[in-house]
Amino acid sequence: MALVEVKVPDIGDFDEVAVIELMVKVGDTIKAEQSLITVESDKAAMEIPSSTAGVVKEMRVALGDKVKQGSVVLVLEASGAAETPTAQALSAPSAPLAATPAVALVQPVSAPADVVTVAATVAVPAAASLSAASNPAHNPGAPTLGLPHASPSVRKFARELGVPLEEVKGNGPKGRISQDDVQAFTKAVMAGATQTKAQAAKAPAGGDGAALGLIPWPKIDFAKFGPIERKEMGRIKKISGANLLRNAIMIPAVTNHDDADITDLEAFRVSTNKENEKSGVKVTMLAFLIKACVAALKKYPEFNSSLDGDAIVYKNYWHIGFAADTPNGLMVPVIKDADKKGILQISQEMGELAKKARDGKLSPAEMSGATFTISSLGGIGGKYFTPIINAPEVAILGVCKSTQEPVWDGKQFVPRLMLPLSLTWDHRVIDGAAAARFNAYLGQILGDFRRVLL
Ligand code: CAO
Repeated sequence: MALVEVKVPDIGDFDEVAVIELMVKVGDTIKAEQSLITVESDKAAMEIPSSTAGVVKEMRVALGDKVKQGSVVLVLEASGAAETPTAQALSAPSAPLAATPAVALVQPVSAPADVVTVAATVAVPAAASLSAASNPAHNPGAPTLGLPHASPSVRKFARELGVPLEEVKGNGPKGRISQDDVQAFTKAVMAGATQTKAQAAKAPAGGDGAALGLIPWPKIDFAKFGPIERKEMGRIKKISGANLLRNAIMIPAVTNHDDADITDLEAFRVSTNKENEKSGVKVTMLAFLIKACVAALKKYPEFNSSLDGDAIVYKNYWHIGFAADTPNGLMVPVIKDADKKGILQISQEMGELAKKARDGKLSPAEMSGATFTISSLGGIGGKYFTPIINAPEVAILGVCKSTQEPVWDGKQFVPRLMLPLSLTWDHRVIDGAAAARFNAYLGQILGDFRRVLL
């Protein structure tokens, strides 16, 4: 087997270019036309391929080295006969993202007299475009031999945006990063679908606890104990998970539990639905809860506020979010201006928004602007729970399933339909006494809805 030196070919106008990527290492078996290194000038990046198959015996360049035409890239033990000796000069690409043809010169070491030059042109196709939603561009754990594989113009583009190129997943040939990849990564970060390593280190939501000084998350090989199935989390779960973790950690939250007597309200709701059977709109308990919460929020405006630095922003609008369980995960559509709407309209809107949520058709506008949120598990069951505040809101009401309970009326126990309420509030903005008053007032309204008129 002949040993051959693979040399840098004619690289056109460039005297010296930097080696920015080593794509092979000693011991690798190289196929014909496989790229060996990437070199970069101030205008273009080029791959230097070999047209001869063989095994790499020695690397003669390292990352950061400057090379020029004739520099030996590596020594190869050729596994086949050298190909037709033709030389081809390398021309720099005319556009930054255009194909980058490159050639390598292969020279047998053992027989200098038989110097051959072998042409091997590799055309790198223009980068594929990428949608952030369909193919997340984040690639934090990708192994890199050196610098990320991208052209100078893409590097410049990433630098200008402050994008850490080493975290971007390249979708071009051999993982080459294109401008589209950088844009997709940026979009994904802006949409909250992913985080850069720097963000993850700063934000507890994305870290494994190290940023909080906690011991690392346990890494366990569950398969050691029994059969397992691993499934990646969906996009919505990932986004809501990061938000929930931030909100759970950053908000000093307290939950007050209480019960509301909804015996009369439920009877009214059932009779209203009987009367309106033909209208197609079903009046829900949640619609009454939304209306009752608006009344309580008006009476206790700090519950309808947000923290902004050292200031509390009181909102003079009442947009109520409600948690909806969907096949893709938790979503929170918002009933806008709930104070201006009647129970029938709220019920109808809620039905439409809940359907859209389940069908994955909610628009961002339909999920934004909430000033307070209700999470109702009433249709499912349970007694009380501790909902997590949906920042930047400062409170959330959790509702569970109403049950008939014996209630003392002063003379005897009577059966009453009791609704369990769980109010979680931000202790930076709200005091415990205010929370107890809020719940008590809510209970009074739900017990006798005429109080809303007072
Ligand atoms: N007590 C007893 N019964 C209740 C009730 C309550 N508090 N609330 C609703 N119900 C009844 C309804 O009357 C209905 O009964 P009928 O079919 O006999 O009329 C049944 O439960 C189903 O109601 P529903 O859940 O379909 O409707 P809803 O208006 O109460 O809720 C929605 C709509 C979108 C909030 C709900 O479907 C949902 O997704 N809930 C889950 C929310 C969630 O996941 N929260 C947790 C967030 S934290 O992870």
